[in-house]
Amino acid sequence: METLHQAGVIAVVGKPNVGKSTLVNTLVGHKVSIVSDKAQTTRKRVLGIATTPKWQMVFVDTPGIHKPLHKLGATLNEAARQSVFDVDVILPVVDVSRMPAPEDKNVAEMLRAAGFLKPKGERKTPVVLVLNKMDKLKAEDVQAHYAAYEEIFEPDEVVMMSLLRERNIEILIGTLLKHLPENPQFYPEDEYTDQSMRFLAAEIIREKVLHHTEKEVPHAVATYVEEWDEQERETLIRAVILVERDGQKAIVIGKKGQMLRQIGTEARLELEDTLGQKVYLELFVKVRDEWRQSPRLLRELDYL
Ligand SMILES: Nc1nc2c(ncn2[C@@H]2O[C@H](COP(=O)(O)OP(=O)(O)O)[C@@H](O)[C@H]2O)c(=O)[nH]1
Ligand SMILES: [Mg+2]
Repeated sequence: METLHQAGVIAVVGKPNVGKSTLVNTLVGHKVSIVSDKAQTTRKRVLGIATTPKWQMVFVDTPGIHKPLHKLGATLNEAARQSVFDVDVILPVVDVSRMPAPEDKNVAEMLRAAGFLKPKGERKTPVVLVLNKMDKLKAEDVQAHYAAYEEIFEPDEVVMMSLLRERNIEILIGTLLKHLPENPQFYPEDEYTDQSMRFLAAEIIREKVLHHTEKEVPHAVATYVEEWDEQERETLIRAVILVERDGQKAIVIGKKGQMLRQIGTEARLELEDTLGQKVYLELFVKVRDEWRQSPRLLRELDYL
């Protein structure tokens, strides 16, 4: 008997910092999207692909929305276009330990405007709401928070979970499988993202910078790989950390270069783990004021 194979695209949406990238990384089993407690950590749409013999889930990790509001709709539509097929499941993620914020309502509004979240009878794309961070949820808040998010998103399914504690991940997978269409596998089983190794490496370095900096610095940082040389015994990676001001450069370098060394060591260890090879990592810090406003630089950084 022919065994049924399921495959589909799952759009992960939600305000910043709720755990979208953590969710995708956890289900994919690889880091495809960097994680930090700073808003706007994810700057670009990332595909994360989880494959088993019976199913393949293609997660679209969208940058958390911020103003302008039309961005998410555009990103989602674009994501759907770029993935060739339609979105099969909408997966809004929220932080259930808190009451909904205006940004959560904005996400729902955007989904409505983009034609998702139709009244249940007319709805084509199922909505699976993830109530994440239940590890921080107080028992007395469970009912009120649950009801508040349910009212905003009108989900077809709700999964309460903790990605940090790896609680209820099997339940999420089972719930998604209920809604995943019958399809052949879209990507080879060893392909877990659409990002290049170079981009992933630059992102890993940026993640380490984010972990060690605060206030305006994380937003001002961009990273890119300038040189990638696979040698017999190791991979040489020369990468640039871009900041916007001299003061930020001084912070990233630190006293006697201590901060940059720390960032370099952490990034190198993770890169070696990811590549399965020894890595020789060279980091340079450069100042480019207003790189965020420059379409050319944004393109070079692969954010466009
Ligand atoms: N307490 C708690 N923290 C979590 C959980 N899931 C993710 N986080 C943390 O929330 C922060 C934001 O996560 P991230 O995946 O980058 O969120 P994103 O902006 O929605 O992609 C990180 O510091 C995560 O470690 C969870 O279940 N519980
Ligand atoms: Mg993210």
